[in-house]
Amino acid sequence: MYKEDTIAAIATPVGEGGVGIVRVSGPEAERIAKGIFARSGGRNGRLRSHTLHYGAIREPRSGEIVDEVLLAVMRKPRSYTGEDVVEVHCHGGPFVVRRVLELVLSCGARHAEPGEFTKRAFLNGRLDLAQAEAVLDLIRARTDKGMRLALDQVEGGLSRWVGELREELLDILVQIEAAIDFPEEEIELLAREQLANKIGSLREKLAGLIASYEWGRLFREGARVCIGGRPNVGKSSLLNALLGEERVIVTPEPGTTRDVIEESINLGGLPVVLWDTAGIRESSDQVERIGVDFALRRVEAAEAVMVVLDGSFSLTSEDRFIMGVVKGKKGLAVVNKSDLPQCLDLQEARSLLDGKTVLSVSAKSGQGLDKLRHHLRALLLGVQQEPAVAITNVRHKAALERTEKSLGEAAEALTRRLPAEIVAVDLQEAREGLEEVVGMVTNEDILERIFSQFCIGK
Ligand SMILES: Nc1nc2c(ncn2[C@@H]2O[C@H](COP(=O)(O)OP(=O)(O)OP(=O)(O)O)[C@@H](O)[C@H]2O)c(=O)[nH]1
Ligand SMILES: [Mg+2]
Repeated sequence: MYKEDTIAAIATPVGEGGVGIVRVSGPEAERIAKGIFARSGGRNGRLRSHTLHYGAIREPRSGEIVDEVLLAVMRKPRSYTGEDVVEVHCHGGPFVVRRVLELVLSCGARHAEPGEFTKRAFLNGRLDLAQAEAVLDLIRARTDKGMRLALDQVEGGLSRWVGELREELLDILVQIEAAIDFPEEEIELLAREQLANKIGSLREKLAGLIASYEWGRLFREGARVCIGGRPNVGKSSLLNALLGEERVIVTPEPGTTRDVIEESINLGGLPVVLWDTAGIRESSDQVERIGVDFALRRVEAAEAVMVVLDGSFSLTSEDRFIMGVVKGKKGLAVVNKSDLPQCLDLQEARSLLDGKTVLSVSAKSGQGLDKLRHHLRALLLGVQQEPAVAITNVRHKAALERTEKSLGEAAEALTRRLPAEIVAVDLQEAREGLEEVVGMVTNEDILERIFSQFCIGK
C-alpha cells in the first residue's frame, strides 16, 4: 500500500512565474539534493533543516549550472508528508523547472502521482482523511468563504467534532458491552431508557451535521441560477447589472440572446453561476427556436431560476407560459424596468407564481439590485443560521448517514428489549461510519478515488 521510495514533482503551476518549485519527498530526498546542489561559497556540509540555503543546481557530470536556487530541507517528521522533504525553489520559467525535475528524476526519484504527497501525509498520520480532502477544497476554493470553510477543515474542525461524537458513542458502547460480559446483569429498564436517550441526542447532533451538507456544498461548488423570461424583458441587462460590466449584447430588439451565456458572481462568499438565456417564445426562426430549447433545458437544470418580467408592460401569454414552466421550482420573480411607468398587474403575477418572492428592480438604474442579491443568496442557502461545523463532502455525508441509521436501529433494539449483543452490533456499525470520515478505517479503493482528484505535486 505504501511504497517507501522517493517521489518528486513540480509543485507550482505550469507557465512563467516568480518562482517554480520542485518538491522531493522520501528517504533519498537529501542524497538526491546533495548530488545536484552546491551551496554558494563552497562546502556543502550538513544542510540545516527548516532553513533556506542559497546555491546552484548543477548538472552532476558536466558541472554546468542549471539555475541559481534556494533549497529548503525539511527532515522528518516535521514536514508536509512526514518524510524527509526537499524543495528546490528555482526561477519560475517552465523550461528551468522542468530541467531541475529531470535532474532529480535522473538521480533516482520517481515522478509522483496526483495527490501522492498529500496521500503520504495521510498515511504518515500528518493529516487525517477529512483534513486531506479539505486540502483539495482549499486549492479549489472560489470565494473567501469557501476558502475559510476548507481551511477550518484542514485545521481539524470537522475531525474534532467527529472525534467528540465518537467518544460519546464509545461511552454508550462500553455500557452495552458490560452487559454482554455479565449476562446475568440484564440491562435494567431504566438503564435502557437512559441509553436510548443518549443515542437520541447523538442522532440529533448527527442530523444537524448531515443537514449542513447542502449548505457547505453550495459554498464549495457554487449554485447555478438561470435567468429566464420572454424576449426583451431585460434578462441580459440584469446579468450585466449583476456583473457590473457590459458582458452581454443588449438591444431593444426582442430575440437578441440566442446562446446560453454563463458568468460567475460572488454573493457574499457564495459562488453563483448565472445563465442568461434566449427569451422564451414561439418563433419561426430556426436559430432562435434552438436557443429557446436551450433556455428551457437550463431552467430545468438550474438550482434556482430568476423569472424576469417587464414591469412597464401588461402580462403576456408568454409570461404566463414561463411562470407555468417554473411552477414548483425554487426561484424568484424579478419585475424589471422599475424606472419606467408600471403597467404590470402585480396581483395577477403573484397569483401565477406559487408563492415566489416578487422583487421590483431596474437593471438600468440599479434600483433594487442589492435586495435581489440578498434574497437570491437566502433562497439558495435555505437557512439563515450558519452551522457551527459544516460538511462539504459527499463521502462524509454518506458515512454520517450510515452512522445515523445504525444508531436508529440500536435505539430501537434497546427499546424493544432485544439482547445487548444486537445493540452492540448496531453501535459498532455506527462507530465505523464515524471512523470512515476521518480515515481511521479505510481501504485502498477509497484512497485511490480521493487522491487521484488532486493535481500532481500536491
Ligand atoms: N428603461 C429600462 N430599460 C431596460 C431595463 N432593462 C433592460 N432595458 C431595455 O430593454 C431592452 C431589452 O433588454 P435586454 O437585456 O436585451 O432583454 P433580454 O430579456 O435579454 O432580451 P432577449 O435577449 O431578446 O430575450 C433593451 O433596450 C434594454 O436597454 C430597465 O431596467 N429599464
Ligand atoms: Mg438577452
